[in-house]
Amino acid sequence: MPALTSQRRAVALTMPALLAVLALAVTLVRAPAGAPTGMLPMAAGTLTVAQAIGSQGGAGTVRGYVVGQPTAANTVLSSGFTGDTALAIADSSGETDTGDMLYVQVTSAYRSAFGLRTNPGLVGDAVTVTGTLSAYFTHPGLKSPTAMTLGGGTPTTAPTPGPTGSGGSDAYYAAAAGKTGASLRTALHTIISSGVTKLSYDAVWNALKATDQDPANSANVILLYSGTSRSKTLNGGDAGDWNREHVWAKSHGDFGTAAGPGTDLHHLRPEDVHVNAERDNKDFDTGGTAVADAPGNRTDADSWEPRAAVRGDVARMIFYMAVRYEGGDSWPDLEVDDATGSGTAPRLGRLSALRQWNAQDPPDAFEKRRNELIYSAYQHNRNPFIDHPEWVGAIFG
Ligand SMILES: [Ca+2]
Ligand SMILES: [Ca+2]
Repeated sequence: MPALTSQRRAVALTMPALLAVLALAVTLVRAPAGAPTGMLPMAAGTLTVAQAIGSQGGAGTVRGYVVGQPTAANTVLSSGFTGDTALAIADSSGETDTGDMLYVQVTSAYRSAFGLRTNPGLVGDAVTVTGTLSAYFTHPGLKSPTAMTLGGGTPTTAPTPGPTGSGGSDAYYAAAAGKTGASLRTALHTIISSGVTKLSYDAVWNALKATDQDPANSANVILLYSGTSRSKTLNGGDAGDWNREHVWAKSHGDFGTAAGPGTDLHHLRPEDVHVNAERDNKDFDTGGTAVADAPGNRTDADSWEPRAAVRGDVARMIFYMAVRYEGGDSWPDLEVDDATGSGTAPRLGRLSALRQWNAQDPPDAFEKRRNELIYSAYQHNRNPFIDHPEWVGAIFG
C-alpha cells in the first residue's frame, strides 16, 4: 500500500511537465485551422484529457489516468464500482473535480478488460482510448471506442520489479522479492497486515454483495459451496436466506465476530443458511457422502470437501488466514495442520488436501476480482496466494 501510494504521487507530480511536452507536440503538428479534428495524424495527435474536453466533436485519441466510474454528470465513484460500462479519466491520477474528467463509454468488447466492476485495480492506471469525442452522461466524453489500450507509450515511472512478475501487484510484494520459506512468510505477514482497514461484522453484509456478485446477474451473489446464484436481498438467518460463512470456522481459535479475523473478507463468503450449518466447524478434507443441497460437496463426521470449482479458493483462504494471523496482535495464531477434528484449537486442516486443492484449482477470474475489490475498496490488503499460488509450496510445501 505505501509503495503504491508513493508511486502514484510520483506520477501525479510529473504530469505538469508531461502535459507541457504533449501540449507543445500537439500544437506543432496540429492540422491547419478549420480542418476536422478527425484529420489529426494519429501518432502525434494523442490528446490530453483537458484537450479532449475542449475538443468535443469528431474523432480523437486521448490518454489519461483512470480515476473512477461516472454514474451521473457530477458523480464519479472512486470505489465500490457497480458497472463495467463507463470510465472517468483525468490528466492527474489524483483528480477529484469531475469538471476535469472525461467520461469514456466502455462498449461490450472492452468491458472484460476495462470495466471497473470487473477490474477495480485499473484505478490509477494510464489508458489510451480512441473514439468519438462527444457528450456522455451529459458531460464531456468519448463514445463508441475503436481502440482501448493500457498505458500509452509515455511511461512516467518504471514499475517496481516483483518476485515473479504478477503485473499490477508487483509493487505490493516488493518486500517479499527473492524470499522463500520462513522469510517469505514473515515478509508476507508484514505486507498483508499493514494499512489494513477492519470491517464491522455488520459492514460485511454489503461488502459480500459486491465481492461475491454473480458476474451474470448483478442483483445476485454466488453462494460458495452450493454454487447457487441468489438475490442479494435474501441475506439473513431464515431458511432460504444466505448468511456469512466463515471458511476458517470461527470456533477454531474462538475469535468470534469482533472486527478482526471474524470479519476478514478474505475468508468470508455468502452461503445458504442450511448448508452453512451442515459445514458447521468441520475441517476440510477429501471424502464423505454427497451433500444433497450443495451438489459436488461431500461431508463426513469431521470433514467437508467443497465442490471442485472452489476447492482451490478454500485452500488459498485458509493459507491466507494462517499467514495473516500470527499471534502478534490480540488474536490467536491461526495455523494449518495435517489433521481433522482439532476442535476449538486455532488449527485447521487438512494441510495435505489443501495443498492438493490449490494445485488442482488455480485462481480464477471470480477469485481474482474479489481479491482486487477487497484490496481497492475495503480492507486494502491482498491474499498473496491468489496473486502467487506458487507461494503455497514455498511456505507450506
Ligand atoms: Ca476456483
Ligand atoms: Ca499463523
